[in-house]
Amino acid sequence: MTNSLNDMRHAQSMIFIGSNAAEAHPVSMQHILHAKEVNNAPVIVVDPRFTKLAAKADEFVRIRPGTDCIFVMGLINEIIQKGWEDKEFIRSRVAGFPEMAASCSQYTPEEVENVTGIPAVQTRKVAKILATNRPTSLTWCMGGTQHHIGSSITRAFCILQLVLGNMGKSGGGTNIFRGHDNVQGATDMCVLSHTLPGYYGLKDGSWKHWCRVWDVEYDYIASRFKEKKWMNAKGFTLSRWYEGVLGEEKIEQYTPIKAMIQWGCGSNSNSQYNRVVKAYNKLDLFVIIDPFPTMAAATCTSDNVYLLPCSSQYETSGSVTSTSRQIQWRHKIVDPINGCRDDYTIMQDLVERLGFADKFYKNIKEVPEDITREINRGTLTIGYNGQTPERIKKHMENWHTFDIDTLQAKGGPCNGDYYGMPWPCWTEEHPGTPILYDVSKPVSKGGLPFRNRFGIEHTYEMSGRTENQLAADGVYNPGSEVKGGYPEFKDVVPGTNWKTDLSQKTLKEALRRGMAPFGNARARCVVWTFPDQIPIHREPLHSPRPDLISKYPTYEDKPNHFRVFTRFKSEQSPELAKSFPFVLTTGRMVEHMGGGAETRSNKYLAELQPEMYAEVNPKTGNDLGVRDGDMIWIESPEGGKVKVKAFFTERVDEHTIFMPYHFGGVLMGESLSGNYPAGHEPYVSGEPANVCTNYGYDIVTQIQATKDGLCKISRA
Ligand SMILES: Nc1nc2c(c(=O)[nH]1)N[C@H]1C(S)=C(S)[C@@H](COP(=O)(O)OP(=O)(O)OC[C@H]3O[C@@H](n4cnc5c(=O)[nH]c(N)nc54)[C@H](O)[C@@H]3O)O[C@H]1N2
Ligand SMILES: Nc1nc2c(c(=O)[nH]1)N[C@H]1C(S)=C(S)[C@@H](COP(=O)(O)OP(=O)(O)OC[C@H]3O[C@@H](n4cnc5c(=O)[nH]c(N)nc54)[C@H](O)[C@@H]3O)O[C@H]1N2
Ligand SMILES: [Mo]
Repeated sequence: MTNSLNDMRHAQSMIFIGSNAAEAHPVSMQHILHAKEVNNAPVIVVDPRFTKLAAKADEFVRIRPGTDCIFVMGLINEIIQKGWEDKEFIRSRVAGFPEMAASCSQYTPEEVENVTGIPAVQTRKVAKILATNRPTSLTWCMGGTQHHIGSSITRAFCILQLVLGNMGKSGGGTNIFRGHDNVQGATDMCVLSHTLPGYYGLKDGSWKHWCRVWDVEYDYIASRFKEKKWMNAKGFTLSRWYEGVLGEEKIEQYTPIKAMIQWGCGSNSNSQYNRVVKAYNKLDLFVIIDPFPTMAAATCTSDNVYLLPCSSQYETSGSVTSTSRQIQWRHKIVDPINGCRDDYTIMQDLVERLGFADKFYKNIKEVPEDITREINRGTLTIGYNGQTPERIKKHMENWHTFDIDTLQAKGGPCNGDYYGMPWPCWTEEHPGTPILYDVSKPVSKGGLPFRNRFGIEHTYEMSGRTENQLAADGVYNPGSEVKGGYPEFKDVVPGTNWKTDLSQKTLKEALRRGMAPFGNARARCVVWTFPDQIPIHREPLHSPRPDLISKYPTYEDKPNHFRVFTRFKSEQSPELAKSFPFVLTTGRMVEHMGGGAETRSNKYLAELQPEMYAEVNPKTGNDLGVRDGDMIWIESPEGGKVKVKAFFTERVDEHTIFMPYHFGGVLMGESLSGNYPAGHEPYVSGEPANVCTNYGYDIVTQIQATKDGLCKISRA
């Protein structure tokens, strides 16, 4: 999030695209409804389903799954056609605008209607609401990302906010509600395969930086790899790791994957789940570290599984990062019960037994405080330096002194700090940055320009035009020595830059001069390293509109996409919709979490939502001869099928089927209840939707396309 949940109270309008906050982020609703009721801010909800959030909308926009990019680029086009763009913001702080404007001019409101199903008058109306009620807070969640063009869709959202001049402003911003309580922290620390912690890329310089932080020799780490080239090669992703086991797709690795540790992973969250199950059984070693056995344990029939019962968050402590980039301290409530061990102890034991403890654990004496201190020392890129354990704990003890509207402490021991010291928090004196890219405040008081990350100048391929990538003269934070754009800081300590100078002299020098360590640049509408430099529409890989495939085709196949051959063009066929006529989309409900291992094992929540179901429009059901409450089979083009109860509702239109993905314990009609360790079967079981979610992965991130597949249905 560029802003925070609390800052949404200042919005003058709000647009939610692919977010059902009322179910998935209920705590945010107090701030959303505050803006709606106190500021009279119109609420726009763009979703294929009439959700609980849509019930609070002034404007509900029903969209065909997977077509958000054309809708948003069409909104941008309409705004530009009407002359409603923020011309001064674009002139001084945005790059690549003319190229982007030329590209989106193809997306007229009528073409948007043809592709998305959204009436042209409604696109025009939404554009007008946004133009006349600034700033707008824009929220997207998984409805915007889980598509093969998810990376383009999310960029379109950002461009919309740039065009409206809504970035760096209270009440505006791109406010992506994160998933788990510490998923922002997990991302920052890199539970990913393509960067090192803190978004340091997979490069020699980044390895050397972390080696200095860990106090380990670079040559030692390099020696752990079979060959040097693997050190900087992206790994498998969670979406497709199992391909490395099965050997059914071409992989770019010298050996198949033989062992797997799933550490806090629900498992049935993986699409192609019936193939994932096959991989579990092919592994030599499979370890599950979780408070619950998860569905994975019940699907393994071979003798390769080890369950390490892990304690819950209430039985341990440490720093966690919220969706608003705030760092909080989690205090232990009870010691681990029933013989469980906490994650730190399991990790430490593992590191010791693997023989790495003398390398990696030698500086970790006080757990978990020293872990946070290591993060403070190494994560300069996003300013994790100032949030020491002592400061975080002080914030937790003084909650009552922070203002709900500004998040700033008024008086008391945290006076002037923003709650949780949202990153970047450059130094131990810095208050944290409540709103990213806000040039109205000094950098030392939480202000920031846009980051200079992509060079000083660029010549665009599509136009031949060369543009300076730094901010225009006159754009700067109060107190800045340079009164306009400037590049990132380096060589304050020779041979280092602001990201690698562990003495932090560079950071401090920048702040002393009133400037941002990472420079002062423009935000880009053109990303020259992406397959689509400017976001364009491409039909979902499995499209229900064969007539649109030739006009809006997918990408060429990608042979080495995070080590796995990934089909795009060879997978997109105009024939598929004939046999699989319905769009299948999936998501959440408030009572259950993720794969549901926790919530289906909680008798109170289990009682509230005890049954797996599929939302079916009554007309669709009646045409198929299915009654409300009948059991139906839903089948995917890949041969996955689930037997679930039909739930008739007008929430979905007649072309769309929705399933929650929280159920497990049943596989393609067969109950696995006897396979759980005695006494550990969840109260509630059901078919996992992910047996039916289709093949399909984003071209940049490889996120699974679990929101826009195809299916067929029949009475069971
Ligand atoms: N109770 C509960 N809360 C949760 C979670 C949970 O499991 N249970 N999970 C957490 C996690 S990990 C996350 S990431 C967040 C996710 O939070 P959300 O993304 O808000 O949750 P979803 O229900 O997956 O998807 C949101 C909406 O996207 C819509 N949608 C589907 N396809 C499209 C599309 O193509 N375009 C558009 N515009 N909309 C589409 C769906 O109909 C759905 O209403 O929730 C977090 N909060
Ligand atoms: N069809 C479909 N599939 C999806 C999605 C979708 O919208 N549709 N959404 C995707 C998204 S956004 C996400 S984030 C994933 C989520 O997928 P998962 O991360 O697999 O889902 P969770 O069930 O939240 O898994 C968390 C696990 O951690 C365990 N756990 C809880 N506390 C602790 C702890 O302190 N330590 C340890 N070690 N374990 C703990 C829980 O018991 C649980 O088994 O699902 C993805 N899959
Ligand atoms: Mo998530």
